[in-house]
Order: sequence, then structure tokens, then C-alpha cells
Amino acid sequence: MKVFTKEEIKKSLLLYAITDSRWLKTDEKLINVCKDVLDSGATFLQIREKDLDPNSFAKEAEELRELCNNYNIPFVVNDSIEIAKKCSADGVHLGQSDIKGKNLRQEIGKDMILGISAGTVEEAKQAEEIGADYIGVGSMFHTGTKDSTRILTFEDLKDIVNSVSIPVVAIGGLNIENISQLKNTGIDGIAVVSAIFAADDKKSATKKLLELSKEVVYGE
Ligand code: TZP
Ligand code: MG
Repeated sequence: MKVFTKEEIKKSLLLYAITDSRWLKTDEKLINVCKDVLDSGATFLQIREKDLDPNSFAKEAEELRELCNNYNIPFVVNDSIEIAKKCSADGVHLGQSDIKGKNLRQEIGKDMILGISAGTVEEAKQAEEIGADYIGVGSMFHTGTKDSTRILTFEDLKDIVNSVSIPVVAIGGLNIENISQLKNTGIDGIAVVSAIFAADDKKSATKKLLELSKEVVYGE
């Protein structure tokens, strides 16, 4: 298994795509859609499938694992360390409720990418202490993908970015229309579900999001 360096992880957060098959049309297959998304420039892939049973989830994860290998981009599994290990994912992404009372680095080892969701400075600092490689911070806007998320201000986001030295990817309701509002917050990338997976034209949505993210992150 390839081990991504800290610098590679930071760079790969630029356009972080998170799957959700619930947004796909009936004739679309997740693996084919993800291939289009990676072809169009997504730089990171997370499988996040809240409605799939564990077997189907593991099967999709195996396929996406192989796909990401071909593109040399990080592949992480949401929620399940067990499935992440089983499919040799590059890492795992965990929410606040998944990390309580666990010695995560001991469980996953030093080489797996560990992503943690953080909505406050306190959670961000704790994630860094635990050994997270990056944090996902949001929601920045209203989202139809996840229930009951608190909306952060841009000041909240900046405070979190400034409180840690690990990279930060912003998430939650981000789309082509609103991403530019995140300029000068210090983030390393944007994470999106519906802006890609609910788009009619996923290839052009991905290309446009990548372009906009570069403007936000590098000020290009
Ligand atoms: N965590 C915070 S908001 C969110 C997650 C997983 C959902 C993001 O989905 P979308 O469709 O990009 O708003
Ligand atoms: Mg979770």
C-alpha cells in the first residue's frame, strides 16, 4: 500500500469528493460515476454510503479502492475502520461520535490517513492531538445531504484553521455558486457530495469545482 506523505495529503484535499448513491439517477452506477469524477480532476475520494448494508458497502469500497489506486489519489472510508482495513483503504474518516474513548492511532496504525470532522476549535485541537492528518470543518451552508448540522460562520472557519497546524477541508452545502465566499479563510480544499453526485453533468461540475477551489485555496 502506498503511504501518502503529509504534504501529499494536504495537496490532495483540493477537491475532496464524497460519495452518496442516494443522489444518483437510477441508470447511474457508482463506480462509473466515480471514474468520471476522477477523470475530471477530483483529488480525493471518500466512500460515504449511509443507506447501503455492510456487505454492499464493503463491495463498493473494494471497487473504489482499486479505482483510486489507478489514479494515485487517496481513498478513505467513512465511519468504519473495519471496512477501511478490509479493503486496504488509504484511510478512514470519522465523526465526533465515532472517536470517543478510542485510541485511534493504535487501532489504525501510523500509516493510515485519519480524517476527523470538527465543528469547533476545541474539537479541531482534540483531533490534532489524537493524530488526525486533516479535519473536515462544517457545515458552511445548509445541506440536503446530512441532517442536523450546525452552520458555521466564515469567522468560525478561520478560527478553526488558525487553531491547528493540520490541513483543513471545508464541507457542507458547498457548490459552484458559493465556494468563492471561502476565499481568505486559509482552507486547503473543499469537500462536496451533492455538488458533484447530484449534478446532471458530473464531469463538468467536477471540472468547474476544481477550478474554483484552486482560486479559493491558492488565490489563483
Ligand atoms: N458533513 C458535514 S456536512 C456534510 C457532511 C458529510 C454533507 C455535505 O454534503 P453536501 O451535499 O456537499 O452539502
Ligand atoms: Mg460518522
